[in-house]
Amino acid sequence: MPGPRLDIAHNKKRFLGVFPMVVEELLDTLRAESMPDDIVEWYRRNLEYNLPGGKLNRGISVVDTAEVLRGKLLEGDEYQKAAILGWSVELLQACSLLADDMMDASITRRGQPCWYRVEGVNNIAINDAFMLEAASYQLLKKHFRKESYYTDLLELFLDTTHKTEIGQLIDLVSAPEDRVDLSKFCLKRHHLTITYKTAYYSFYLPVALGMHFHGITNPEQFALAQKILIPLGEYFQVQDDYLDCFAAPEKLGKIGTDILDNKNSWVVNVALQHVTPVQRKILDENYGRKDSECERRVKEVFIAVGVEAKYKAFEQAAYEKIVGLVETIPAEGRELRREVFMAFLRKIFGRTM
Ligand code: DMA
Ligand code: MG
Ligand code: MG
Ligand code: MG
Repeated sequence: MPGPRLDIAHNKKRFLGVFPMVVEELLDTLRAESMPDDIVEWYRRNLEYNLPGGKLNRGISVVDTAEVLRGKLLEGDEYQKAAILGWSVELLQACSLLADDMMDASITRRGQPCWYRVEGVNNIAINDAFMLEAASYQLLKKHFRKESYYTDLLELFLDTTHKTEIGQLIDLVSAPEDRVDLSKFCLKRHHLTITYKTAYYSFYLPVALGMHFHGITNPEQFALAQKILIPLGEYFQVQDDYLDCFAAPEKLGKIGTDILDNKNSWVVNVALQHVTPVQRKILDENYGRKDSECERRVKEVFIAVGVEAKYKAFEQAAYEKIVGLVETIPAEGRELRREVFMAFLRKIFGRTM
């Protein structure tokens, strides 16, 4: 059985079609508490500004996974339910992004000003982030509390959030604003950072949710999925680091901040392995300074040491490694199927945004 074809544009449109209902249900949770209109409206603006504008890869991958496992497209109420699980992931993601943009002093996100920079929002964005996180549990409660796997869903969301927060902590503590010391950077710590801050919530979480939705209960199957999805997520975050430095902001939807923020990024680590003493001095003097001229000098060194070619080689190697991992799943596997992972890999390989 070849399984359903995944049509990315169609799947996004279908997924967005569920969004208005998600918003209304969430607003109802405030109306049920008799909240004043302006409060309900603020919540609406938070949801509408921060949820639908991205690629929605994580949310849609919950549905994709369920459909691949089922071997057919989901329809009607079943589709809606899987999509709601997907929107719960997007809520968690939006929560992380709101906070991340404040912590990283970012300017734009998804082609618009970061929420905390919108007039009248400022530090209210901190509470808005918490509200998005709480919203995902409101959806889970409303739609899944009668399911046998409800506790599994809750634990998965809570444990994943915990891991993401640990990852963000390593990321931030490794990037002190007042003390630039490039000798502290290393790829081992970078690897730890990206596994925790990105891979679990962006890759393992959506697929594990799709697996629960499909009725998979065998822990070995979840462990196998994790073995493939964590490397996939690490590959994705290396892309994010590279694009932060080299992609056009108009295309990426966000302006890179890693150099200004003194981040332990993949790019600076690779550059440090190949610099001459003169180039090293330029990096020491210009990395992590809140100054666009310093940032430009750093980028010049990155280009001169050939970071682009190293990145291309990394991408190719990562692709082959992941395909190799996917092939450890039996071709006629009765539970997990290779296409679950290949669908995700195709979405990100060679991405420029
Ligand atoms: C993203 O790290 C991690 C989380 C948990 C949002 P990042 O700061 O590199 O992300 P972005 O480049 O999107 O700001
Ligand atoms: Mg950031
Ligand atoms: Mg960050
Ligand atoms: Mg980034």
